[in-house]
Amino acid sequence: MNKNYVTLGEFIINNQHDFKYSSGELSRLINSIRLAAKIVNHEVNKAGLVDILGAAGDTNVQGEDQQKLDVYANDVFKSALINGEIVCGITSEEENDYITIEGKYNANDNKYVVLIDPLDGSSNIDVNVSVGTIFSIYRRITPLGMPVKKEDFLQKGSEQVAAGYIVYSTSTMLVYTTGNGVNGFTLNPATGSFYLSHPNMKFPESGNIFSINQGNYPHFPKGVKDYIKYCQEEIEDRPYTYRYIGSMVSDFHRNIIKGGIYIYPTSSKAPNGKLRLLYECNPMAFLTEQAGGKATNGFNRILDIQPNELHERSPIFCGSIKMVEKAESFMLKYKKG
Ligand code: P6P
Repeated sequence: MNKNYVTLGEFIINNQHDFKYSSGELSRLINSIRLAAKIVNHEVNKAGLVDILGAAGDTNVQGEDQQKLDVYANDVFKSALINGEIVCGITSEEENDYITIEGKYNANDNKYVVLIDPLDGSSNIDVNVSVGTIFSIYRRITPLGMPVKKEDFLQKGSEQVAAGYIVYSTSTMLVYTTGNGVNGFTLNPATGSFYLSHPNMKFPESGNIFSINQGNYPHFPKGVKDYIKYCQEEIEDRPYTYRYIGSMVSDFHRNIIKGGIYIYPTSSKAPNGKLRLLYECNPMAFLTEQAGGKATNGFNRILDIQPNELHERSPIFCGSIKMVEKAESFMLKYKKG
C-alpha cells in the first residue's frame, strides 16, 4: 500500500508492538489527541471569521494575556483526554495547577498523565500566522487507585513515553514519537483523516537556518551573541539564513525538515529563559533526540533536568546536532564556575 495512504489509526495499530506498554492504551491516548486536534484545527482555520479573536480578557499563570483560542484549545484537549478515559491527570500551560479527574469513571486507575501547551505561539493568532499544540505523556509513578500527585508530573523528560505536536499551518500536521523514531501525519480536510506523509523524520546533521528572537540581542549572554555573530559571518557555508516565526512548533517543524537550530536562551529579561520545561522543552527535546538531533539548555541535556515546579522555565538550544554543538562551544567559553 502506498505509504501516503496509511492513516494515523492504521499506523498506530501496525506499530502497537513499538509501544512497550499495554497496546490498546497508546491508541486511545493518541486518538484523544487526534480528535482534539481536528476540533481545534477547525476553529483555528476560521478564527478570522468569528468573534473568537482577541484576548479572552484573562491572563494565565504565566501572566500572559489569554487569547480566546488559548482557552478554547485548552478546554477541547482537556475534554478529549478526560472523555477518552485514559488519563489520571493533566497539566496545562493554561491551568495554574495540575488537574485530577474526580467523579469520572475510575480515573485514578489510569496509568498516564498528559502535559500540554494547548496553543503555542498564540500571539500569532490575530495575524494569521501558524500556531501549534505540544503534548508530553508519562506513566504515573504514584500507586494506581490513588489520586494523581504533583510528582507524577515532575518526572525528568527522559521518562516520557510519548510526545508530539500539532502544527496548524498551510496544512495541519500531527508529529509524534513513542521512542521509536518520529513520524508526521498530514490532515486531509476532505476526509478528516491524518495520513502518514513524513515517515521517520530526521534532523539533518547540520543546517544553515538559525531561529532566535534577535530583538533580545542586547540582553543575551555573551556566548549567544558570539554564536549569532558566527552565523552571520561570510565564511565557509555562512552566513546562515535567519528565520523566526514566533511559534516554536513552526520553527521546529521547518528545522526538522530543512536542518537548523532553534534557541530560546536566558537573558537579562528572562533569567531562566521563556519556554516551559514540562510541556514545551521536554516534549520538543524528546522529539529532537528521536529525530537524531540534540537538545540542551546550552550546557546540559534537557531530558536530564529534574523539574521542581509545574511551570518552571528552561533555556533551550535544539535542532541539528552539529549546529547545537557549535552553539554550545560558544556558551562553554563563558561558563562560570
Ligand atoms: P518571543 C510562544 O509564546 C513561545 O512560547 C514560542 O512558541 C515562541 O518561539 C516564543 O515563545 C516567542 O517568544 O519572546 O520571541 O516573542
